[in-house]
This record gives sequence, structure tokens and C-alpha cells, in this order.
Amino acid sequence: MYSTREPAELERVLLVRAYIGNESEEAGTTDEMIALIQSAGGSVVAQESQKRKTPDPRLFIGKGKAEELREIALRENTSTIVFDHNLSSGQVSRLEEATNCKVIDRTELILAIFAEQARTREAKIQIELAQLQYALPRLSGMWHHFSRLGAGIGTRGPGETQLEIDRRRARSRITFLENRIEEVESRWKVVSAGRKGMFNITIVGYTNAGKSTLLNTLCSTELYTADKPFATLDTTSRRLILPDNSKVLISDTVGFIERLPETLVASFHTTLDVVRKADLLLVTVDRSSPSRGRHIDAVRKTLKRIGVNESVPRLTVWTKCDAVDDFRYPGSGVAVSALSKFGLDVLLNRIIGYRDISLDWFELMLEHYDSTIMNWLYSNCLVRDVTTGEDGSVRVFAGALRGYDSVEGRIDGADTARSFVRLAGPGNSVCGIVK
Ligand SMILES: Nc1nc2c(ncn2[C@@H]2O[C@H](COP(=O)(O)OP(=O)(O)O)[C@@H](O)[C@H]2O)c(=O)[nH]1
Ligand SMILES: [Mg+2]
Repeated sequence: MYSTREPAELERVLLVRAYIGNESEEAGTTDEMIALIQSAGGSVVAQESQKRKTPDPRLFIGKGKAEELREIALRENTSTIVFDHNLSSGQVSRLEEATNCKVIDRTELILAIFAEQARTREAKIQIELAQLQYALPRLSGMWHHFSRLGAGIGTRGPGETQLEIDRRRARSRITFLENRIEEVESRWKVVSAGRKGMFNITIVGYTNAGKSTLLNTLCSTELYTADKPFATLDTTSRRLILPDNSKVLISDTVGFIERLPETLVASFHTTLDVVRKADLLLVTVDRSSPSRGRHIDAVRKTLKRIGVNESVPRLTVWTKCDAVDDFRYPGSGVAVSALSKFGLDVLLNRIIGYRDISLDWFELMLEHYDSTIMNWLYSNCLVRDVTTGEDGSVRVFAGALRGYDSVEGRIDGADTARSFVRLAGPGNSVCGIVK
């Protein structure tokens, strides 16, 4: 279901999880790991867990357990063990020694999926950088790791060339990639300057929440969607026409996951800029997933980790409501189904509400219809109403997209401008007279 490879090609995997202290298995976490492993081209043939007070500094799990894993791997005919934890390089090599298997930790697994999914140049640069930075302190361990086992999960991307590169070459490749990312960033700055005049919405959420499908349905586009983690690694922005005929920009980006690797957060800094710079975040939550509580928590933590300001408005969008039997209207947020189109009108109207309160509303009186000023207003403001008086004077009711200063600067010295009044909001109440 998650992988496009034939089952025979899937790498047989033994999945290991340790529960530390009073941790216990949370609903959905094992299914998620199975889905991640399938996305990376593996198939879980056996699972093991261990309860421990603290992780063992040498092996993470106990020595006895490691020996047991070696036997299970032999019996199940697998030579790959995936840990649902982040391990130190020392732990990985000692575990490989003890189990005679290739050992992959959570970060390496997620990096492998990203490498597999990367399509654009930007995504490929960012993922290669993340993989190299992760591999650098582990290079000695990896030499033996790759030379012994050849192809498989985690060997795509820089892994293939790891054999012949030494640390120095890895470092110079990192510098090269960092420079490329800077180039991408400067190009992005131009793009984001263009976004300033528009209300920017970014769809965020757990991986597989239905973000790309929502954007496709709203904008009638055909972005790639799939029932697998991390189908999207890039940011795509589209114009969305609202029911009042105004336009906003809406962006879809990479999904989040619990314990998103640090190296990915750092490398995908540019991609994630669209989240930090948004005027409104649509926080999608798969209403049909039994793990939705955990997902909400992971998304909240990730937004904090990537430095999203608390002041950016967030609207919860409950997705896939068609797939829920006992559906009750949620207390807050909007319930939608991209499939049946249920709730999309409510969502669009809520977006209008958020957009409207973000604008600087004003009333401008012109001596007569001044087409130069009017054209400027139409491209820099949301013009809601234009009325012409008996004397030919024109009253414009609009919201500034780039602040009052931009409008005041434009009409300053213009002969036709008779008065300019700042309003408290789209509701017309005056908050100060400027001109
Ligand atoms: N039943 C149902 N499935 C949906 C809906 N929206 C998305 N999906 C499915 O959920 C999976 C993930 O969707 P996608 O948009 O790729 O998720 P993303 O990772 O958040 O971008 C796909 O298999 C979609 O077909 C919906 O409204 N209803
Ligand atoms: Mg997507």
C-alpha cells in the first residue's frame, strides 16, 4: 500500500522499540513505524520491544536483548534492524557487532525516505546536506556498514558514494551544498518579496493529513498526493480565489512527524520559511485517524521548534470527515472533506474573516475618478466598495495589504485626494483622521 516496489524486492526488517521509564506503547505509533519502513522500501517481518529504566549507554537496549535480536534476525532471515529511537554512532556500531545486522535508527530511516521522495533540485540539495551532516560524525562506522551490506534502506543518496569519500571530502561537499542553499535562499527572497502584497496562507499538519489534497481541491490543481508519509517535500504556492472574488496565496509544504530529525529541520530551513512567514496557518488534522491527539501535539511542538511566532493566527481544519462514522461537529475549527467537498464553503468564509481583520481598512475620498490612483489601489489593496457622488467625487472603501503607510505614501501630494480616514476594521468605525 505504501511502497511502489514489488513485495519480493522489499527489505525484510526487524523493528525494535524500547519503552523507557514509564513509557508505554501509544496507539498508532507502531503502525506509523511500519508505514515509514514501507515507504523506505522495507517490510516489517518481526517486532521486538523492551522495557527499561534508562537506555543502556553502550547498546541502548540490554546485552541479553541484543543477543536475542541476533537469533530472531537469523530465524526470520533478515539482516536489517530498525530502531524507533535516535541512537549514537557508537551504539549503532556496537549493535551491529552484537546482532550481525545493519542497524538503522529513526533519523536515518526518515532521511532515507526523504532521499527517496526528493524530486526537485532544492529538495535534493536539502536532503543530501541533511544526510551528510548526519553521516559525518559516523563516517568510520558507516564505512564498515556499507561495505558489508551493499544496497538497501539508507544507502540511497550520499550513501552510495560514502565508500570512497573521506571526512574531508564530505566536509567540502557540505560547504558546496550550503552555498547552493544560500543561492536558493536568495532566489526565495525575491519570491517572498512578491508575496508581501498578498495574504499568505500556509497549510501545515502531520504527514498524510491531507494537506496537498486540500490545496488541490481548493485551487483545482493537481499536486502529487499519496497515502504514504512525506509524499511532499517542497513548497508549492497557488492563488486561491475567495467567494468575494479576492485572491489570496495558499501554500502546501512538507508534513511534520513526531521527533522530526534535527538535521532535517536545519536543512529544510528555506522550505519552512513559508510557515514562519504566513499570515494564517491552516493546521490540518486527519479527523479519521485514531492518533489525531498525538498528531496535534507533534504539530504544535514542531511549529515551536521551527520558530513560528505564537502570534500567527492558526485555524484548525479537521480533514477526511467523510471517513468518520460517528462524526460530531468539533468545538473549534472547521470540519471538511476534500473528497466530498463538505465544509469547504465554511472554510473559505473563515479565511475571508482572518484576511479581513489582518488588513488596514480605510476610506479615501477623491475629487474625481483618478485612474492612476485607482489602478494602484486595485493592485495594492482590497477594494471593497467604490461610490461616485453627484459632484463626481469618489469614495473608496478598502483594506491596505501593505499597511497604512503604503497608501499614505501613494496619495501624499496627489491633487485628487480629498481625505483619508483610517478605520478600525472592515466594519467602518473611524479610528483616526490622517489627512
Ligand atoms: N477519505 C478521504 N481521504 C482523503 C481526503 N483528503 C486526502 N485523503 C487521502 O489521504 C492521503 C494523504 O493525502 P495527501 O494530500 O497526500 O496528504 P499530505 O501528506 O498531508 O499532503 C491520500 O491517500 C488522500 O487520498 C479526504 O477528504 N477524504
Ligand atoms: Mg503532501
